[in-house]
Amino acid sequence: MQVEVSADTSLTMMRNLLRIRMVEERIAALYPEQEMRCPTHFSIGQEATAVGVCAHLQKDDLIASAHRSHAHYLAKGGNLRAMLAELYGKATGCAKGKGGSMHLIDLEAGFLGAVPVVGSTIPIGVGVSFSSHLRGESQLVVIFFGDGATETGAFHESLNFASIHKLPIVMVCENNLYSVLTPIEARHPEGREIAQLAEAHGALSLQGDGNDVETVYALADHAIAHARSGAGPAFIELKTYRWLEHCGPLVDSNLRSKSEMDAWRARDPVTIYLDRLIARGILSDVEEMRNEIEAEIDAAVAFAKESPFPEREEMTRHLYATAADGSA
Ligand SMILES: Cc1ncc(C[n+]2csc(CCOP(=O)(O)OP(=O)(O)O)c2C)c(N)n1
Repeated sequence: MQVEVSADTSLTMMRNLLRIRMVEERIAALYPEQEMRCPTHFSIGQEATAVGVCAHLQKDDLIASAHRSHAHYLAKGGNLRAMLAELYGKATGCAKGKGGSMHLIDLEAGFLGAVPVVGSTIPIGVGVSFSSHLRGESQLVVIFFGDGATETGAFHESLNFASIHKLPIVMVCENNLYSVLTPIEARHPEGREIAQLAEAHGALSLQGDGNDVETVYALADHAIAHARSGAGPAFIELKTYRWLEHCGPLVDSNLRSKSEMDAWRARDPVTIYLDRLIARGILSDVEEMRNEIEAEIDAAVAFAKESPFPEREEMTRHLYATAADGSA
């Protein structure tokens, strides 16, 4: 499935791919300093899924993510400075320094949030969509999650509910073939595709190459048009691969096969698109783009490092709990 991509959109997607890659490479380089004290899951190798889908979204469209959230946050227009400050636990972070990498949130950017309990943002996204539907607003909600999340009850219940109510939701499953270190063959029956699960729940179900940003863009175009038309939810399964360990900046080359890792690295979503745009004559000077991004990252890192930690009183602010006597 392909759709025409304008030169402007191509360049925007290229820039976003490169920017997300460079931001995460910088986080990986700085992580050993131990100033970022939160567990951090990298999307290096998986950037095209976030970029190809979010290229269609407006500021007031909403997305939800999970523990592997940086690419989604940046592709949706989240603030790089606020994201890095959050990783450093600073008061200027997008969650006021109290969440870290796995709890990004930015309602200004239409980023509903990231929650590391696997599958948990799926019903949150569906609930937000349902409330919008009840208000007659029908705001688009896109929910990103991994293949592991399709093994939760929350996924099935949420998609079933979304189908019954014909909610304008697009679920994007980034199938990177692993849940931590357990490969998909050990978790799913042979010959049954994840996309078939969504079809069984009555969603429009699509599947494709998650490392080709234009394929993602085309699938998302179809899925979003379906969801916005009132026909109900759509689901996209995108095959991709994370290059780094499940959590952290290292490469787990002793735990996954070298041939498998090499094969996926040879299908680098950033290089694939760069080569294509150069061949089409749309991009000539990637160094200029790279330098601009580098300068932006330098400034954002400096901002994050120089920002203050939250005040002590912040510790209990924005916390909601029910006391033993039932009061909130
Ligand atoms: C309910 C729950 N069970 C287990 C975990 C531990 N856990 C964290 S990430 C993860 C793997 C999730 O895999 P997937 O959804 O495919 O996302 P990926 O890490 O591949 O992006 C697991 C099992 C958890 N966080 N929440």
